[in-house]
Amino acid sequence: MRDEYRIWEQRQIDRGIDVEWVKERIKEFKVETPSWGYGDSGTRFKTFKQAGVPRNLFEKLEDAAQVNKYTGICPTVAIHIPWDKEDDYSKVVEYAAQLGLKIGAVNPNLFQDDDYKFGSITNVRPEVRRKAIDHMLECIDIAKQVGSKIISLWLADGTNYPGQGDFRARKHWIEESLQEVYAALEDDMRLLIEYKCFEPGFYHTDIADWGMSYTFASKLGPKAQVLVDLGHHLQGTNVEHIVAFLLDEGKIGGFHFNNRKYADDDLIVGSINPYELFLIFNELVAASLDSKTASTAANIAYMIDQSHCIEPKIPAMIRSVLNIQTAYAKALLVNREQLKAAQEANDVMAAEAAVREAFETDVRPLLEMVREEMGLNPDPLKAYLESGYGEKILSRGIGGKGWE
Ligand code: AOS
Ligand code: ZN
Ligand code: ZN
Repeated sequence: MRDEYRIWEQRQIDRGIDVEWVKERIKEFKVETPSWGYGDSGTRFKTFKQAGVPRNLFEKLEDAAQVNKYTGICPTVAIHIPWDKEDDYSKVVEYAAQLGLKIGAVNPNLFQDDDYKFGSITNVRPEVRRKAIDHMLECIDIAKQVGSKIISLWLADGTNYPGQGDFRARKHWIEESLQEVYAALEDDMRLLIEYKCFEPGFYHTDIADWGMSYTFASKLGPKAQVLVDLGHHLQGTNVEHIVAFLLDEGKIGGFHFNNRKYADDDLIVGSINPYELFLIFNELVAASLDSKTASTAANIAYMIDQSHCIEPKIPAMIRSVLNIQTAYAKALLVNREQLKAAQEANDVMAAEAAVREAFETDVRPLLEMVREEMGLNPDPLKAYLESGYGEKILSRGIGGKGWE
């Protein structure tokens, strides 16, 4: 492996790449995994129950610790309330710490209560809006107890038919509600606002695109930012352009990584469109090198939002993390000077080549070396599969936690 790596390294040095810098950046990079990604989930047609699925938050943390153990870059876990509701969060924090983990973003749930049939904070009934606001305030309180700094908000609110709702009234109710939530945030906390152009509403969703998230976040203030979920755009949307735009505005706060083919398919990150993933990281790396955008780029919460319907949960999560790391590593290999020179010369072919060349680079020798230096097995997925953990947890039986 070392010989292979040396040849690889020399080739990159010859291309003008600072390989030591690349390795350092890869070692610093972290990805958060979601508690719900370890539980049972399905489509609207069927949830196939898998044996060994965690029965509670503590077991979800145990599984997340495995992902961190083999990848070395997943020390935080996002939680969803009420799915992960507990009486004593100090026990959660303590157990997470024993496993080498911390609790990450707290996700309110404004979509599974019967009262939310016609909307949560966009509901015409003030008492339902109150209930939804109180739930978000409860999540802030939980975040304080678990030491989390991020409230990650996705609204399922929308309508199914023209005329069903008053767009502008609903917009005002969102503004009003989020102002109250924003006011309860501590100084170092952030509210990340996710957008989605469809589903579960089939006619409209109240926060349909990045512009709407951006508008709400801007009106609220600096502690509110946009969250980009890769599954939430119309087909063909240039997501990397959105990312670059929001980076420049200082308004991107986080990602929900997953991949999609047709809709919000929640597939393994990078499994369908690895080039898009790479191009997103290309913008993130570029912004991290620009003094105007560096602090925004440094404060992005990289989170996975996946629900595995047929895949074994832990291997699917490890694969996702590795695909993200691969895309990031490739983006670090773009020769920025070459790219800039090509852009300034209007050399279309050379500019495209500068980006593509990095994407086409095989980063496996690099990542294997980095893992070895981090004290990890160079092949995390294989190491996990051979560890016997997957077999051990089968004793949990069938019927673990799902989206409830
Ligand atoms: C829904 O489509 C969103 O991606 C949310 O982030 C959601 O809260 C998450 O998928 C867990 O339900
Ligand atoms: Zn999401
Ligand atoms: Zn989604």
